[in-house]
Amino acid sequence: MSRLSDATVAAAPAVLPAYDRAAVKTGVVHLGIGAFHRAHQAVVFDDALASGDLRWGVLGASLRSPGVRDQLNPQDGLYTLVIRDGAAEHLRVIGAGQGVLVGPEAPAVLVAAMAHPDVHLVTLTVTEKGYRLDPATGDLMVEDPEVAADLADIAAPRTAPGFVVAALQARKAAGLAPFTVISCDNLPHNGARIRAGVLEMARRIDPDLADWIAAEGAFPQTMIDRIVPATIPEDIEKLTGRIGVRDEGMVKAEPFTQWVIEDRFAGPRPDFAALGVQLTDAVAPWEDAKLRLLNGAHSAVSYLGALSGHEHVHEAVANPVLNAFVEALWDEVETTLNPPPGLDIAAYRQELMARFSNSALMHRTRQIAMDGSQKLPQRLLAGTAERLAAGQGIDALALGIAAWMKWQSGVTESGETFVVDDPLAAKTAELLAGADSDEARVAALLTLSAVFPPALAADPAFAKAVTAAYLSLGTNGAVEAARLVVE
Ligand code: CS2
Repeated sequence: MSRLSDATVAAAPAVLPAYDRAAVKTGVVHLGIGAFHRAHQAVVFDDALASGDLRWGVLGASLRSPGVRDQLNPQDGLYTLVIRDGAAEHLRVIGAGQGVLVGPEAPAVLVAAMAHPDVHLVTLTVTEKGYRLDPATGDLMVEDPEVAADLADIAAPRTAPGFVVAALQARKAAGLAPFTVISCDNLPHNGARIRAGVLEMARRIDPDLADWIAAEGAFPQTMIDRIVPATIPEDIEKLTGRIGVRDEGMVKAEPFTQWVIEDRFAGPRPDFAALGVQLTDAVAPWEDAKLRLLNGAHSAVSYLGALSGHEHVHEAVANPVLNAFVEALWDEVETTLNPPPGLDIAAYRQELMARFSNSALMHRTRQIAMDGSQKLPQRLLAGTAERLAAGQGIDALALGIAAWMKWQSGVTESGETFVVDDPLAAKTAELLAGADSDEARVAALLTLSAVFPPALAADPAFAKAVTAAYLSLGTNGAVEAARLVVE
């Protein structure tokens, strides 16, 4: 079966790139070319190209495995975005991609590509853990072996901040302006965080470089939103049946998409506003609303759902008790928000529940459960701390946090064991192994300072609520524990 490519694309029954791909320049290098990038930022760059501004082709880079390179390079960078909404499917072939490099195979080639004069933007989706920042404090993890390797030899970087520093060093040496660095991960204050990590690394390598980046560089904060579940083999088979060629690089997503970017750039950028991207001076209120309402509920309902055998998000929220639990969580979170002008929280909540209920996405609760140690602080803990400081109850938030703790034991309520997929999994396993009661297990996990800020962990009201929730999960199971919270 032939693959989707420049040679075969014309016959695909989809919206096709309507511009001369051969004339496109590489203006963007994207680090971490997973499904989310392909279904979100790449679509905006594809729109920019379609509008006639041919500066915004995207060179992708994978900082770990060659998987996506092997999917996309044989397809000339083309892939199909499948938008699913109930029974309806909308197909669009994205042409912005200009190939994929694999960082570990040839780091200097990637650095040189990022240092090319045509490149003005470096975007990143490397997941929370890819930034090598302590999740609770945001500090660069200088003890991390790969960070240490980058500090020792920045000419052959391994980490995302390392590639940014190496490429900025090359640009400075060549007399070029820096590129704008746009983090598109769900980190709190993502722009400020990556900026601090990059400056810290640069300062240890060359203080003049750090000063130059601080003065000339730009790291806008962003809020990015689209639900993009991992592609499964059945998705590829189904699409092959529809388009008649095989597309190993396809991605599936919901119709909703949103990108809010702080209006702060070091140089040229596409006309983002004309492309539907919101430019603003204040991203934080958007970010808090999204991280705490969407991602907070996503994580909480995924731990509760996965523990109690709900494989997909739409199935979890179809359970009336878990659905009511999400609403109760949102009632708590809402009091911590300072909604930006133009965001109606009641309408946003309604829309979120409809998005979670999209049964065509097949979004696995276990996918969202991954890397919880990196997600908890911004999704559940920040709002919890604010409610406690205001003397407010945290029953629903505490159950979400306790469900994350239960998940660390690696066994579901039906007794199925699984591997906990989290960079701190070895650490949490060690803490749990040293505790001999549920109370001791909660107390042990609360000592994880990379997750729980010390002041929060030391708050007796917090420990009490989370311990009670953890005990309830053990005695009642996730659904019943949620019922007790919502009743
Ligand atoms: C999800 C997010 O996997 C997860 O942790 O909560 O990827 C979520 O789907 C996106 O942030 C939606 O914008």
